[in-house]
Amino acid sequence: MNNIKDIVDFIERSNYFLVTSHINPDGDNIGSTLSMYLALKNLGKEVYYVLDDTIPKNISFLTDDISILKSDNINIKNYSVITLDCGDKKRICIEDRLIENAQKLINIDHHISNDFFGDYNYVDSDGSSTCELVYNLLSQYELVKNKSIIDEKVATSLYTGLLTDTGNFMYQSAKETSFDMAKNLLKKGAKKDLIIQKVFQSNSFNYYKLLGEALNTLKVYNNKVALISVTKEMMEKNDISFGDVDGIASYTRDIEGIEVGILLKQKDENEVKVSLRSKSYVDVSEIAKSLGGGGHKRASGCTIYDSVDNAINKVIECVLKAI
Ligand SMILES: [Mn+2]
Repeated sequence: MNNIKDIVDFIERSNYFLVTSHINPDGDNIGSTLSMYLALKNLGKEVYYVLDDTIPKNISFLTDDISILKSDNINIKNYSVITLDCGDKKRICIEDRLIENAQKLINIDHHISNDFFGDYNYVDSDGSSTCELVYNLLSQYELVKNKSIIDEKVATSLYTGLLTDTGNFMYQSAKETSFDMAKNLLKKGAKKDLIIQKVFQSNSFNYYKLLGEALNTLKVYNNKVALISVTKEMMEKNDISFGDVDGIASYTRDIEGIEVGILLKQKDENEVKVSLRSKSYVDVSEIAKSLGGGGHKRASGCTIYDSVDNAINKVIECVLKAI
């Protein structure tokens, strides 16, 4: 069902695109969408970057000089939509009408839960990141159409998503192809040191105050499962946005002997976002699926519409059954 060549040909003969990604943006979300946006511009296409959400602070250096539009402001015709890093059609972060009115929907993604919802699909759950798939697609484009489209900015965007989705090449998802890609992006001018500094070495003082409070909530179950919860009140008190807390999930997984790490983030009174991480063998995408979410074997998520305490009970029950 995958056909990179068909997507390359479709892009070559079309002129009008809208690119977007999923809600609660992360590095791969922004990196893959921005690189596609810039590459299409390099090809002389008319392209809109639309996302109805806020960019995390540590990724915003990529998009500072880019105009990212909200659905409200978009009134266009005869366009096609490219969704990047969206495992679920319902998580696409634009108004439904913009998807329904699109001539074609192109779905590029690496979530195991993706059901090939596009008219054209390039879905590969073995890909370390959606950025790796975009890199493959753009490289193929350059080869087949004999055009140069991966410039320094595209390379920097792609490198950012590769780095964040592989945890700095630490996760099992980082394979030989990921290192080949990194090498080639560096050759094309990816700003490696800037990315490291902005993404991993620019935390605010308040972030550490919140982290301290979050670590105080740490609980361990059956010596194999660890959980941290962050309430809305904790984020408000420390002036940290909902989208800037995801990194805390790794603290749960990184404890010796722990297989599954869980971060609960309270978005509203009765809305809790759950991030699930596993170290070596538990497929957390299955757990997330049973709770209405999805993702990858080692990193997945879902949302539970309940209080924090009830969400903890629900998640722990599911996780203990799975290990
Ligand atoms: Mn991703």
